Amino acid sequence: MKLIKNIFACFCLTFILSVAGQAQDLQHEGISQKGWTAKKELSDTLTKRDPEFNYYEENVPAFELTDPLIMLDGTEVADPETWKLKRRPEILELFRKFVYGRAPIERPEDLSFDVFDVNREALGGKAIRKQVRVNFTGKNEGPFMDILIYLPNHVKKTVPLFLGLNFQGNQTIHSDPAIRINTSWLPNEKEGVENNRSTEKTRGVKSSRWPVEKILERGYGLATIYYGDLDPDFHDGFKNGVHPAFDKQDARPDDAWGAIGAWAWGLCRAMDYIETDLDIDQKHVAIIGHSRLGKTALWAGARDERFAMVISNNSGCGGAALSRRRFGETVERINTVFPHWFCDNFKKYNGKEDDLPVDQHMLISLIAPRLVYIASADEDLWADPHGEFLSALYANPVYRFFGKKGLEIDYIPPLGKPVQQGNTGYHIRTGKHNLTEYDWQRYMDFADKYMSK
Ligand code: GTR
Repeated sequence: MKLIKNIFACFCLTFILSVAGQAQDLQHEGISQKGWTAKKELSDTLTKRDPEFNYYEENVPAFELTDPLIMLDGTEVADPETWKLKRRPEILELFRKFVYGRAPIERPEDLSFDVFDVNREALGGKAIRKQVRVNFTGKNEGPFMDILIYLPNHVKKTVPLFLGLNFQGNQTIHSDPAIRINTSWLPNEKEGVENNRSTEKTRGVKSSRWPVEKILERGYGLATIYYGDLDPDFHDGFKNGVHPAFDKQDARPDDAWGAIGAWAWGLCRAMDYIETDLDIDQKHVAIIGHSRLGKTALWAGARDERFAMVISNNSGCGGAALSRRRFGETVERINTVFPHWFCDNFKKYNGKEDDLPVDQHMLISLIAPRLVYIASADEDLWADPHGEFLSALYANPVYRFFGKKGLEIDYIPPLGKPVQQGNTGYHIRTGKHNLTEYDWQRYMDFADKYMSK
């Protein structure tokens, strides 16, 4: 198997990419001199706080990455047909088997959509609001998820849409009193939550992450779902959410779907609904997610080619960041603190990142040649901004293979200077682990260029 050799230890990086049989030599001039670098004081502070994790670029070990264009049997992918029919399914299967697990079902036979609210004069006339209950089994007691949709009003054509899971319930993204209050489980520590259920006090508490009016003004729609409708985010042995409705065996195999698998599956079922909605341009649906939901958006976008664009906001370990860099959060840490997120096979790679049959650049390559945007924040070293950028960069050969340009810079860009080239976008902004209006505006700039309205 051909490998990409990637050496960071000396701050000087050389790697060889094989593009359609042609070896291309890319010399990097050193990530410490160009583009963004982490502030040393921040690395020092974080190291003092958690000395067992690495926050220094010079301590990233040397590692090798698999070339996404070389098949498991060692042959090179010669044409797009081979990518589509053989290599893409092969990589997808590796992620199913070793990382996110396998969903036992795709679209259930009894999947149904109840559009329980349509208001064509919502938000003071600016929006069409819809709320849809998606029932997965046809049983009254569920499981089900509620999709909240806002579309720009008085638009003649179908509109492109951003679709993303939210952390605290649909009613938290906007103060619109008509949003149905979520009834699924939530942690009591969240604002306005009592006895693990949302109260009226939760309305609009997360609106800073969801600039609804700004999204509508730019001609996009927004659809969102509370991720806990699909699987409440705590480890209960998969007894709640969608898992028990579809798991066939009592004993869960090592590649059974975890929580991220269930959340991503829910986004695909939301797409099943979107395909029936005549107000939405189903060819231009972008999925977006922050943090654990960024990992989820990437996995959903990798497995379901109906999504035209995939956005990872500060997704970090198990998302866009390369696991082999072991910078910030590690495979062992994530599997220990969140044992329900990934499949059990992933735990076998705790502390053994070099043995993983995939790394996260291969996840990005599954999105190719569709649009992908990865974003980091300079204070979010836990999520490894460099590692997030590099997985986009190392997926570029697959984009080029499809005739797309790929990123034209081979080092992480400076702070606040987005690069949006060849179906790939990346930025690093100032600030903390968060989804901000700055991030949204950049995603919409990118969508403006490539997702025709
Ligand atoms: C952290 C976790 C990250 C990230 C984050 C989040 O505790 O270590 O991987 O997912 O949670 O989702 O907010």
